[in-house]
Amino acid sequence: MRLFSLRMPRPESRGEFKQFVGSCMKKYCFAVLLSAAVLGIAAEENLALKKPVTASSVERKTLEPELAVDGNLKTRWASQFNDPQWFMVDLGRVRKVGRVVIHWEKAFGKRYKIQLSSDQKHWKDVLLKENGIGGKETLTFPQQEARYVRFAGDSRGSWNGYSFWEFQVFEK
Ligand SMILES: [Ca+2]
Repeated sequence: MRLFSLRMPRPESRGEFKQFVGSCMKKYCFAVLLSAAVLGIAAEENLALKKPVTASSVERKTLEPELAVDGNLKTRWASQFNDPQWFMVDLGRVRKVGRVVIHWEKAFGKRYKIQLSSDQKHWKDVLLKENGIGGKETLTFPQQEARYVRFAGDSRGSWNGYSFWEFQVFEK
């Protein structure tokens, strides 16, 4: 790797040695910043974006579940007006998952769970929200591997159904 191709100077020149140390520091700092940027971007990648989704119901045709993972905060999924309801995204393969962000429309969930699975048969509750208030809710939990991420709504916060502008999944 060219980044680390540093040539050790001969010990007789103090100036050269200083220059060598300075050069090392610059390359080291660059490598650290580059790694941080790469890791930062990875953590901020929305794993749910444009992935296959299914839901327990749809309020009407223009409010399909796909609209909650299309990356557009002006389009949304909405369920029918009763409990319980669910919404599931298939990440395509097993990924590390540690955070879900829900951008609620005014039809928010009051009591709901976030569940993870690798086979769609065995589900693990990783988060229980008992006092949801809508808006943008950031839901963090211990990071673990999963392919399927499910929202399971027990109790609605309004007389409407459940409705997300966006449902996002992150590594951490
Ligand atoms: Ca949307």
